[in-house]
Amino acid sequence: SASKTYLERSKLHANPTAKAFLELMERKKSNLSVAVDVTSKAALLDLADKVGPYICLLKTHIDVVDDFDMDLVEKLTALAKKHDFMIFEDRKFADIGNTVKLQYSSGVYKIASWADITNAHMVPGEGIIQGLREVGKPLNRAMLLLAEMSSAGTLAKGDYTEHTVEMARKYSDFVVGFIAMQRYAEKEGDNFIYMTPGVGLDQKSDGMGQQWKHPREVILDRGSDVIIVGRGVYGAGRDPAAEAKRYQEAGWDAYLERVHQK
Ligand code: UP6
Repeated sequence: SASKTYLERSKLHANPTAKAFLELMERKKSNLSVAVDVTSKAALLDLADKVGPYICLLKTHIDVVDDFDMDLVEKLTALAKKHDFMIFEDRKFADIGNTVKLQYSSGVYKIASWADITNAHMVPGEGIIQGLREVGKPLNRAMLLLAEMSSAGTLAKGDYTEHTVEMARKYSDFVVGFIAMQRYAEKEGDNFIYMTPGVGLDQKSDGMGQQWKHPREVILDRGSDVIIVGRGVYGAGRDPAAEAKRYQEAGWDAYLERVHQK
């Protein structure tokens, strides 16, 4: 489905969040997700408002915000409406089904109540999907599995990645895609959304294992659907709105090139 448009793929999707997300991407001409890894409520809201016009998806790590409260979530949700983007809490769940069910629904963050999309590692086995699905499915949420990672030395590869893809197929009403470094060989009926972190136009690495690739490589050569950009947009000395626009254009140009090449 790499040669299909996001809109064509939205029509084929049964999961309401995935369907709406693919439609939103086409409407907004954006395959950019910005990772807003800042530690204060004010900084997070300011950044979300600045990059909002250019993104399809705001990716949060809600547990790094020092002064988190439910008012933050209300304001983020209002910004999502104002600018027409969705919210992805990059929680990377990694426990047994019963525990992740509680972590997803309850506690301080109540992730399921506000995040359109979340994600999980397959380390525990398929129970992790069953637990998250029990909470998320009735709320029409969607999740991604981490099939690969962007960091140097990652253990998510080979058989682990293949098994992850099989599990996504088994629960494709709720698992709508992957965090991955490339698109995988597709089987009849697959319509997964691929999101790739580790994207940057100006630098190659951060000295802590992160490896950044060019948006064009990610979307055109590797066939991913969404670029996830953090420090490339909000890093020291950068103008977040200008950078978000730059990444939006780079990502969208690569997508247009991909769907027009048959
Ligand atoms: N992320 C990765 N690599 C992965 C999975 N997730 O970098 O394999 C997340 C990080 C961060 C963002 O947790 O929020 O994507 C990347 O940010 P950066 O562009 O500033 O490196």
